[in-house]
Amino acid sequence: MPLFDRPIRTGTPNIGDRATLHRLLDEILDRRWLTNNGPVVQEFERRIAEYLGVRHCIAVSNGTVAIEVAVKALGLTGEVILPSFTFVASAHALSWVGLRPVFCDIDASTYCIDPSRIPALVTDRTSAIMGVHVYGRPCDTAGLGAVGHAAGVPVIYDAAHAFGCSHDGAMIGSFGACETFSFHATKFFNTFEGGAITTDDDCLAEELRRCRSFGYADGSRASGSVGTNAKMTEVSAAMGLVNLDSIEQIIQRNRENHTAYREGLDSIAGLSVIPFDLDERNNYQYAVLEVLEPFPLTAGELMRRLERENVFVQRYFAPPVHRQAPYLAAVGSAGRALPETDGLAERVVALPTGSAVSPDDARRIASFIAGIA
Ligand code: T4K
Repeated sequence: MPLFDRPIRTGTPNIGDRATLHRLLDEILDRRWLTNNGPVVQEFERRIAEYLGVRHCIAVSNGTVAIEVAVKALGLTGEVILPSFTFVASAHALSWVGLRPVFCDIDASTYCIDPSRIPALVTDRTSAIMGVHVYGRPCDTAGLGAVGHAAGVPVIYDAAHAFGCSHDGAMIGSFGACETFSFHATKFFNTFEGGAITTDDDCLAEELRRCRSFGYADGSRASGSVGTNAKMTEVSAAMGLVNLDSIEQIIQRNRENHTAYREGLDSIAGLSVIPFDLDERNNYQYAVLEVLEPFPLTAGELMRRLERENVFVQRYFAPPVHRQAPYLAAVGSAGRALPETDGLAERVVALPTGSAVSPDDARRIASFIAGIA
């Protein structure tokens, strides 16, 4: 008999109050206003900006497009320096709009891009640095700001993992020139598919809105510049409003699961669950186990062993982006040694969490893994 009689998956979506969602959907259908900056999207943007304490939230159709729109609105060209320890979409978004990703290794203490390694990668083609707040743990924003300033380029953040997290007491969303979020189904806070760009810069916000919607200036139907279609639908925004109402309960459940995993696994030789800074706000959406010797299985072997027990984990992020086909061949930095990135990618397993996983489930998974040792 497997450990569970139903599949337990990393990435199962959290869903807020269904009755409220159904009511909002009925209102959308009755209004027959389905997209193009409708009232629900406007309300969603207002609520997100308020939650994050940032002047502008521009809701978009997903987190990948959020990056594409952000770099277009900033007018970036040439090369952008980013970590390879991220989801492939971070690099794809840059490549898709004709930028060249230049991969930098991570800092062993934050698992985010290491500012001290960036100056060696700066060339006269560098137009920005993109940090990624990996697993919701913040980048060294002060260090990146200083490196960006010295190189004369803006710093932007892919904050896809970091909705609801704070850094130095301020919510992530207002660091750098702008930050981008993903509200994909597998994120702890989802809008089915969706994303957002947040910024305190009024001029950039205006340009972001133009880029999102065919280059239209606000209120105008004449295109003043080249733009794309990156709009969020009313239905997605409704899901976002409903999930925003439940966000504290979802975070609480994530935290309880994270604690259950830590209590069950941290004392086992070769295992550790990546911790969060308890002085900050965290979303705890990734309960990431690091697997090292003397634990008898590798992270990949543990994943396959758990599958036999009906537990489906994800290996965020193995292989790292610089080891994936489009970048092995096409990028000049291919093959560059990124030892911290390669080492971490070998070790990580993102365990199931979220509202579909109870702390009891997490304890059972932890004690099963502990029993392998
Ligand atoms: N930057 C960073 C740092 C990111 O992590 C991401 C996305 C982005 C940018 C781009 O944002 P988006 O354009 O995606 O908004 C998932 C997500 O698709 C992706 O959004 C996320 N990061 C990445 C880390 O994870 P996969 O390939 O693991 O997804 P998938 O379909 O294999 O699903 C994972 C698990 O979730 C499976 O066990 C099935 C389960 N699942 C999935 C969906 C979609 C469900 O139970 N229900 C569902 O509806 O990439």
